[in-house]
Amino acid sequence: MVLDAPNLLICEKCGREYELLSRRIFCDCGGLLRVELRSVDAEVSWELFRSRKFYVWRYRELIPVPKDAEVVTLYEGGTPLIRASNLGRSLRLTNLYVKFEGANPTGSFKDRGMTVAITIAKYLGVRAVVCASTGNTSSSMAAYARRAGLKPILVVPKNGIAKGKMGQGLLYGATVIEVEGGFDTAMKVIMELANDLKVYPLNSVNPWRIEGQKTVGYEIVDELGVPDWVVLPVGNAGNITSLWKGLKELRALGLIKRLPKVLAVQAEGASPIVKAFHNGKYVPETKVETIASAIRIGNPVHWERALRVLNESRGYALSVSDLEILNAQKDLARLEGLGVEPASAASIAGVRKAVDLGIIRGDEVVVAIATGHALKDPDVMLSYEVDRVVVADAEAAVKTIEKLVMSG
Ligand code: AN7
Repeated sequence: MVLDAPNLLICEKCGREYELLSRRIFCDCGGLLRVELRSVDAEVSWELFRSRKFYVWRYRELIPVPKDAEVVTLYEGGTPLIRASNLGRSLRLTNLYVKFEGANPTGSFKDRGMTVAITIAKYLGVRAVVCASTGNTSSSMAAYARRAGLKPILVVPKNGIAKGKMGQGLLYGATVIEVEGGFDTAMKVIMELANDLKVYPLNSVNPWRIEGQKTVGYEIVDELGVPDWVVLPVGNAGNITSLWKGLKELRALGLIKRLPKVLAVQAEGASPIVKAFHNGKYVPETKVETIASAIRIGNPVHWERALRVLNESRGYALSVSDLEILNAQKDLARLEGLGVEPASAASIAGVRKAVDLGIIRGDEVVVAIATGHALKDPDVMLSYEVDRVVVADAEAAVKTIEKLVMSG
């Protein structure tokens, strides 16, 4: 890695370069911009990183925000990496780990990207920020915007986001615009606004979001070393793009020697990337449906980047049914005590399928990223009606418990 060239924004389509803090989201050619890390301030080392608190900004030399920027943080990242031996046994895996991103301040991995992007938004002096979202980006953006004193405007699919997520938007007092036509229509609104100077778009098309989200990969290898597989649910494909960018940077800096394989999991009813991986041709989907509303996305912005990651990592892509997602959600909760939202359970369902297909071997080290907290989607949890007994009074309750305990 070159260590003394200026950091900049680079277009992934035509290669044009822009000044790092140009406030641009897209290149003039329409291509997506990437933050290109060409200089790293200090002699970075694991020792230096590990001398600091475990959160996103532990790796601040690798997140090129200006030195005089005031960091807007809620102490995101530093999420638990949990060994899942019981679940692993049921999947015939000896080394299964879950990276529990639900432990972030607003309950999803989106907080990693938001701390960085809102820090930049504030630095650039914008007043209002906007995003299209299936619910987690919007919750996160609303929280970080408030912390920074910026106005949050959320564009979400009408009746398309889980209750917990809608509740967060309302709690933070964001302006919520509900559009017909799902996430892909909401995303079109953002594309229209990309060059409006009065409002700054904070979807993952914003290159700074990627700079924060890449730290999930840093944390995994920081704690565990490089696993054989990283598994994640894919919607708009910002997360898979970020993970890979981060890991490649670590390798370029000599901080890791090899890269993991990446398994991308989509829901059957919204799986354009999986289909493109297998058919060699990308076709956006117009009608998408899945219980995992977070990944109900038919035309992912980063589809090309996702396919590149799968190719470069010699990874794999597969889709899982809603039933498989719900079973995985219950398995994770009941075998490990971990509550994740349906989209996140997709990665566990994907691991099961990949083992069955012989793609993942039983002795490989697997890290499944659980992207969001179960509390995000109370309706799905409440659909699991098990052992609910309504009794008239305390005495009846005691009797019921005694009977239960007697019967083992
Ligand atoms: C729990 O909040 O797209 O592939 O607008 O909330 O980076 O899109 C959420 C996506 C996985 C997919 N798991 O990540 C949004 C949004 C959860 C998510 C994904 C999302 P990407």
